[in-house]
Amino acid sequence: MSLNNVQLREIYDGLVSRNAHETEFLQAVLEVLESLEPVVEQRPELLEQGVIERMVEPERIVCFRIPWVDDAGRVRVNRGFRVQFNSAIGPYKGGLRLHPSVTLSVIKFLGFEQIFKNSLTGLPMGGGKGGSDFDPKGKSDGEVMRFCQSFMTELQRHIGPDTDVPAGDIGVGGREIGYLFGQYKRLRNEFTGVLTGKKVGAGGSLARTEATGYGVCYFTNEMLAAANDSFQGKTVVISGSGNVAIYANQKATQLGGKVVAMSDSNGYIYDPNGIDYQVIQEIKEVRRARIKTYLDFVPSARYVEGCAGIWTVPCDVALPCATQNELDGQAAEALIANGVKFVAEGANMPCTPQAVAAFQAAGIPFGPAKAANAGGVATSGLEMSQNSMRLNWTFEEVDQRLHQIMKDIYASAASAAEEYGMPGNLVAGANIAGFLKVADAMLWQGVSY
Ligand code: NDP
Ligand code: 2IT
Repeated sequence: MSLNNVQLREIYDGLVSRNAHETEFLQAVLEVLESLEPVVEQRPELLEQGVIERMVEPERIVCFRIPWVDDAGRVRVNRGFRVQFNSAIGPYKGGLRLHPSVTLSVIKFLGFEQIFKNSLTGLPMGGGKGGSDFDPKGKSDGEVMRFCQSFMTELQRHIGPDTDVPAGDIGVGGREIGYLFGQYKRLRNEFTGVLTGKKVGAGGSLARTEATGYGVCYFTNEMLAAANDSFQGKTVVISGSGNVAIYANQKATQLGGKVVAMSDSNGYIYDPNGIDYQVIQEIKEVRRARIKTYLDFVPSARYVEGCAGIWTVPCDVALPCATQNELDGQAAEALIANGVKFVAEGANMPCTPQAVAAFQAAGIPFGPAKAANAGGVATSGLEMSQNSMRLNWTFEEVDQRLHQIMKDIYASAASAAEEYGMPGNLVAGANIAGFLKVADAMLWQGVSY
């Protein structure tokens, strides 16, 4: 641990002793606290007023039973979570994840990151996250529907368009949002913007589906431009093959890059001719099949079992877009040895601290998740605005706003890094810029007893 400030270290040690087994959460907190050292030295009132201690403790956590009935008539039970982390600058906002690896630690790390990410978008959204250890893989549509309905039957009492607005994340896309929304509407008898990622034509925003992937590339484009470079002619590797990865592929290709490898949790495909995002869309969004079936479309491509191997594929730009801690120190060294020039996180916390340190030591521009993947939640914020105004913007209008937001996020992360004496360190810059707005709102609102 490299926390030199005694008070920050005490806060972190206290958190470790209270949450010893929450490894993902502690990992996310430590990175932020490290970035905040120069900030608390300049502004001692942040510690005096307990802002940091308050910020690392969720305002509220709900944890509940989700019973549902499978196609064989058997009762199944999963565990549901909603962590309402911070509402200083707006209603809680953040996705719902359905994956067997979901624990309270995972949801707390995601909710914690969401506070700073949402702040960086410049839109009035607090931080929250939820999910369940339900595994949608291999489940029928009916099973997913009954699960989502049961999930919402409990969740509905904790959320609302001005209270807490969930959305998608791993395992939650348009289908699941539809089932969740339908159940909320039925139980509450109201059609409101209580969820984002809704179907276009039924309260949803154009470009929300594409937003995270596009946003990652808009952010990467700013990193490239700062180095007088562009996507043109760049070889790109994108891990994952879900919502973020598919549209990162589309935008990277549009901007002149060539995406040569993508993956799922089983393995990766390598296609030196460039992977057409529409093929991945067909495999993942329509057929819900494995990435291996890419070979049925492009027999000349190669499939390799094991997803971590994707980082041995030489590339100029690496965009990890699957899940947390998918790219470790060893993978980072392999990428560096193969000449990677830019790295940006599409997933949340996909790079381990060792990987981030390796990229930074090698002088490789690194775009952290909070900044680089904020385009999804930013566009959720734009969906909320459209819902409140009861009107719809065109695809171009939403995309333009998204693009501007990503440019602004890059600028604020870069300038905060510079102001606090760490030029080029977008990790520190994003943490500081995201933190300051929330901290000032908390100071302004006082401590409520
Ligand atoms: P999807 O469910 O659409 O896709 C997830 C992809 O990641 C799949 O290819 C999946 O493979 C792979 N994956 C998931 N878990 C693992 C794992 N444990 N090991 C290896 N591969 C895994 O999710 P999204 O694309 O929406 O989310 C991807 C990442 O982006 C997540 O970190 C999410 O938090 C983040 N994110 C998402 C946003 C959004 O708007 N959707 C916004 C900002 C960030 P398989 O099919 O084999 O499971
Ligand atoms: O991690 C994220 O930012 C998301 N999954 C999107 C959250 C949202 O509310 O759109």
